[in-house]
Amino acid sequence: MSDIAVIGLGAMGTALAHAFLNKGHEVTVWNRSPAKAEALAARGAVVAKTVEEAVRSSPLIVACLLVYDTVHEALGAAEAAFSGRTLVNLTNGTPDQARAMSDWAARHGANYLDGGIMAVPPMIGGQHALILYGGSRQAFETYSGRLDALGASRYLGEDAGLAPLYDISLLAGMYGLFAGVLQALALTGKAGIPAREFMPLLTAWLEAMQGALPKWAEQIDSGDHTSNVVSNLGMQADAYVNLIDATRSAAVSAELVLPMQDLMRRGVAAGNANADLSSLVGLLQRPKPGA
Ligand code: FVH
Repeated sequence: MSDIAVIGLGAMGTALAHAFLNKGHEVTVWNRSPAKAEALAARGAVVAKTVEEAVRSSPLIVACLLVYDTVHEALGAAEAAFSGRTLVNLTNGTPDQARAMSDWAARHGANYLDGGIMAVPPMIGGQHALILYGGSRQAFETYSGRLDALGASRYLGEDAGLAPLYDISLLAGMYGLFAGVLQALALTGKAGIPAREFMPLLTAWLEAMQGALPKWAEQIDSGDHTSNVVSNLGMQADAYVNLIDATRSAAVSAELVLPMQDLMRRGVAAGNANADLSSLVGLLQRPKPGA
C-alpha cells in the first residue's frame, strides 16, 4: 500500500507527486503516457499499470488531469475500486462539474474533496502555493496533513463547488489585471515607449490602486456605495471616454476596454453617478436562469 496515488502526470500532476515524495510519503502514480512516470519511479514512486491498480494502492487518490471529462473517462474505468477511499480532484473545472463529481464519488462509496490550485507547477510545495478545498470535512480533516505537502491548504466548506467558485473568481481578477496591462502596453508601445521603461510605473500604480479594494468589500457587503466616495462613478465614466478616444486615435484596438465603458454608462443611467465603482457589481449579477 502507498500513502497517496496520483492520477495524471502532466506538468501539475508531476509537481504534485514530487511534492508528496519530498515529504517522505509512499506514492503510486498513473499516467496515460507511461514515459512521464520515469523520473518519479527513479525517486521511488510505484508506477501503476492501470488506473484501478493505482486506486487500489492507496486510501487517498489525488487526480489532476486536463478537464473533468478526462477525469470521468480515466476514473470511470476503476469505479468499483473507490469504495472506502478518498478522492481529491485538483483538475480545473466549474462548480457544477465539481458537484457532479462529488455525486459520482458518493455513488461509488468514496469521500470527495474538490480542489483549486492557486499556483503554477514550480510553486508546488513552496510557501506561495495555495490549494483551496471544498467537499467532505471529514476527508479534509483526515488528510490535510498529507495535502499540506503541496502548499498552504484552505478548506472552504462542505459544498464541493466552492473550490472552483473561488478558483474561477480569483482567475477572473487575474485576467482582468492582465487585460488592463496588455492595453496599457499596447498604447505605450504604439507610441514607441519600451515596455521595460513603462513597466515599473505600471506595477507601482497597480499596487497603489489595490488599496481601494478593502473599502469595496465593505461597500458591497453593506450595500452602501455612497459613503466616503473619493472618485465617483460619474467622474470616472467621463474620464473613461478619453481613454477610449485616445486608444482609437492611436490606432489601438479598444476591444478589451469597451465593455467596461458600457457597464459604467449603465451605472450612471441607473442613478449611481455619485456612488463608488463597487456599485457596478450589482449590474453584473443577473438572476439565475429559472429563478
Ligand atoms: N499548469 C498550470 O499552470 C495550471 C495551474 C493551476 C491548475 N491547472 C490545472 O491542472 C490540471 C492539469 O494541468 P497540467 O498543467 O498538468 O496539464 P498538462 O500538462 O496538459 O497535463 C494534462 C494531463 O491530463 C492527461 N490527459 C489528457 N487527456 C487525457 C485522456 N483522454 N485520458 C487520460 N489522461 C488524459 C495527460 O496525460 P498524457 O497526455 O500525459 O498522457 C496529462 O497527464 C488542469 O485542469 C489545469 O487547468 C494547471
